[in-house]
Amino acid sequence: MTSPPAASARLRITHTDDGDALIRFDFGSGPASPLRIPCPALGASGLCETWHGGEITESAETCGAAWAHGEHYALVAISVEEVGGDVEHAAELAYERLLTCVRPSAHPFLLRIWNYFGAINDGDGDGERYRRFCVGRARGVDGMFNDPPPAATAIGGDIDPDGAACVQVIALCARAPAIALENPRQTPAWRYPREFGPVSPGFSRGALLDADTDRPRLLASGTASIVGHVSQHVGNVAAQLRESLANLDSLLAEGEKKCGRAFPLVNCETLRVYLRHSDDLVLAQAVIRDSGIPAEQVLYLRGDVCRRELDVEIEGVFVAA
Ligand code: 3EB
Repeated sequence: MTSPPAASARLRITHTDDGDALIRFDFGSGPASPLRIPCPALGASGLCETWHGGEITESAETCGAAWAHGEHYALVAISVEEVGGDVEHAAELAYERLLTCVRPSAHPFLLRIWNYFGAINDGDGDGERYRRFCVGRARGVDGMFNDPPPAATAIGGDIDPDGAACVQVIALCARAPAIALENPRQTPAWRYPREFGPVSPGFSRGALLDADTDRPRLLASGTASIVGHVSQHVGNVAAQLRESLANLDSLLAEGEKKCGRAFPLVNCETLRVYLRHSDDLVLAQAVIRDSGIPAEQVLYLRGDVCRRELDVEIEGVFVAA
């Protein structure tokens, strides 16, 4: 006998501020907190993204950290202030602290990480802040982290003129590992050539969760207009978004190969579209409308892609049909 899907789902995402949340992402303005994403929502305001993980047995927020523990999943969010603009050191500390919290816990596996910090494209060559973040992340992690790395997003957020610059790391952790996914259309990020920085970024293209249940979920990492390792359609945001959707399609097909269940676009539970230029909102909405992804699941956020020549990135969660 199979139980009803909603009851058996270990994870569920809504866009309302309801109930016992494992993670409640907040895209509004207001005082900094570990779960406030520095990417303002475009179009509709007051939107949130709430990840439910069943009953929460413990949760707290203090001193730039937040955590919540459920049965299968846990959240750990850590913000570290950049001292003198040293994003590399802040990233190293954030990851060291993250692993210190997570590894000895009941949820030692990192499935999905979101990284946010300001001015991501400032600096040139290997001095670019994103590349320095990658160096710090690589230094802060343990041997298990990249074997395989979690699904991830790294986006540049708005700078709070009254607040301290922080590297924000938010992690979905679990009792059991996920199935890490790569995208056949894209070079694995951990194999990017030297021209993209001194250290390859540590992330997988996606994570397949709960493949042992009747409700597997596929978490797509930040997905941009990159084929192989090469940025495509520079200067054309609509074409970049279509290429990102083609990458997403290919990742979803890879998920189907791994677990024998299809992940149709119409089963999108949440999609974030990060736009470098808020003016591109209407164009992006038109491309998404043609994709088959239900409009009510989509959040448009202002954020900077870590490759300066790209203007849009998407990420999302898909439930198996
Ligand atoms: C890319 O495909 C785009 O450094 O954690 C996407 C997702 C990107 C995660 C990260 C970077 C990261 O290379 C950038």
